[in-house]
Amino acid sequence: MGQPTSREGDAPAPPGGLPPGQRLQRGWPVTHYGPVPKFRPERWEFRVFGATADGRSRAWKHEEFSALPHETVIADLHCVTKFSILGAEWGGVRAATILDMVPPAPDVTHVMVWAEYGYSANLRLSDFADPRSVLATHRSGELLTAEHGFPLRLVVPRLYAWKGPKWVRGVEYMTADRRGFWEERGYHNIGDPWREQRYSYQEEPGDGPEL
Ligand SMILES: Nc1nc2c(c(=O)[nH]1)N[C@H]1C(S)=C(S)[C@@H](COP(=O)(O)O)O[C@H]1N2
Ligand SMILES: [Mo]
Repeated sequence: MGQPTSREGDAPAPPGGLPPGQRLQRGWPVTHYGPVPKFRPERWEFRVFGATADGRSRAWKHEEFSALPHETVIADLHCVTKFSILGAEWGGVRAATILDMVPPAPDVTHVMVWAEYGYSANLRLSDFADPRSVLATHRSGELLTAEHGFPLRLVVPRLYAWKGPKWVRGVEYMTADRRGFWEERGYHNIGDPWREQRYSYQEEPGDGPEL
């Protein structure tokens, strides 16, 4: 597998520790909107679609996805409701590995990560491509539980945790930015915890598409 590609617009890695306004959370609470979906292995697939380099989409059944290169990443989780979990160990497939396997077209700037029930989160390609962004199947060596996103969730430690959908089903490559579920409902389009980009009213020109 190739090195995680360095892409234009990559910001320097944020420092570890607690971002401003966050407090340390013990344990691992469950936070999400709506019901926990049932996993149906025969119907499940992970799809990469949209502006791929060759114009074709790609899909993996659960068994096939489980055979992809598995890596371990230490990554924090910062919920916009102000709790943070530090130093969690995630196992899964790096987002950068997906980008290597299904290269985006040269004009792709953003991705939309899609989950069950239509939950979605938009990310800049550079945030998705970060070497610590991981499509996680495991935490601390154990399979994720249903309420924490089994069989697959995205973890993007450089952004607030709503940018990491649980129950991920696909990634759409986009040549322009579009708002995801929470980004349409009052949360910041970029969502950098180190800059406390919590709410859409804090957005500055260029941070996102008009609401
Ligand atoms: N599909 C989906 N994923 C989601 C959410 C959601 O509502 N639906 N909430 C996000 C938010 S706001 C947080 S803080 C984390 C919480 O993950 P956890 O329940 O495993 O702690 O999941 C994120 N992923
Ligand atoms: Mo959250």
